[in-house]
Amino acid sequence: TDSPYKALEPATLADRLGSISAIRERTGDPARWSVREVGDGNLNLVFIIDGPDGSVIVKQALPYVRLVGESWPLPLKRAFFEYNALIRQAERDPGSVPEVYHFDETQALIVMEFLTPHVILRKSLMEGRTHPDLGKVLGEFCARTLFRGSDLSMPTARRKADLALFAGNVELCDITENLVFSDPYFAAPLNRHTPALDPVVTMLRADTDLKITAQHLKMAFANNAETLLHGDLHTGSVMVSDSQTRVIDPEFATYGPMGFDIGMLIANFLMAYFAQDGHAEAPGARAQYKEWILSVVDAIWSHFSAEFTRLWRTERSGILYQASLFEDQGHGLAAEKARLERLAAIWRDTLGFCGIEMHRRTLGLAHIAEYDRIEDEALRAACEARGLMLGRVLAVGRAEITSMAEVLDLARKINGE
Ligand code: SR1
Ligand code: MG
Repeated sequence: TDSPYKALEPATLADRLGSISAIRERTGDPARWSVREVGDGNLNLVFIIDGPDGSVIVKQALPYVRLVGESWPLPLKRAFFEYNALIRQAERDPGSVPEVYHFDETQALIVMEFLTPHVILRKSLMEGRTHPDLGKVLGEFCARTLFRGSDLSMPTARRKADLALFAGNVELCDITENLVFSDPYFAAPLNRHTPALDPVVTMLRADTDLKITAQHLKMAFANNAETLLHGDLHTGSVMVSDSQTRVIDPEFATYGPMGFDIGMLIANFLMAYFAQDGHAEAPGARAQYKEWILSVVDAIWSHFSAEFTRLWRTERSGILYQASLFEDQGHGLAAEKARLERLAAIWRDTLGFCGIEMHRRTLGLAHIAEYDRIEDEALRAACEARGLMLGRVLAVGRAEITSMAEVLDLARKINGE
């Protein structure tokens, strides 16, 4: 075609990117680069350039969904949204995301910091590794990016400009709208599930309350432009080392409800919890590790709410819940009441989105490695069925569940602990 865009290949990368000073100064002489393609995600190409002076990551969007192939075109513009989200996240929670060195909109590529010795969190959870402060870093990331991207904090003209900018991320929102909220609840063509789950799937697809709940949540995702979301915050979008946690991959960034990011994140930890019995060497072998996973879920919410509270009290400079409105009501009690009501609303959304995410990762197109890698089909179905059951309880019962302790007890009970 006439398009100036060309997908990168390891062999051509030095020729195509070697003259960019932001890359050269971090890697050294392009003639001495060694390049590997390492992408294993659903959508993009990812390369590591190793040079004599250092390494960088090059991420390039493909004009189609890598997982499915060229039959499913997907705009290159997602790299533009990812770049814009990354620079905003870096501003709102410094140190939480990889540093961006170079962005080329036409080639849909972002060159960024190579995180080492980090690995994808999902992989680490399958290996049974623990990471200090994981829940704290993730909970604070959610609080800072979600609070600071909203009308609680931003000058509203800037927020409205960002709302308009990210409103262009139509096709990636369309993926979420279909794959997360609708496809799992009918026989959509790209769905797949473990055959032994057939009876459970039939039951869920006949469950009117659940289907209505999923559509209420879809409406909130599509219409409640509360803040700039990461948009795909699962454990494959987090990189960890023994001492650091970084969030990557915000190409699904859009304005939406705060609970979407937190709920999706928590769902992926809960599924990692249910998958443990599928990988355990013997019954009960991973009991301690399972409790650690649940403690991370607990920490995500408690650090989110503590940091949200701190920001509410110290950075509430936007058009919402202005301090001046509450001044005459003594000791900020009215503002505190408003804060608690907002947190309760975010909590309800969080549980709803969490439940739906647990369904789509088992019944829709995009599954998770934790479940997929359980070879024994009956065992896999048993683990997945527990996640589906908890997902249903959380989504439909979200208004009645009032604490994370209750959620974790439900998870333990459903898992037979
Ligand atoms: C067709 S893309 C499938 C999924 O992969 C991404 O990581 C998102 O989670 C999306 O829903
Ligand atoms: Mg991704």
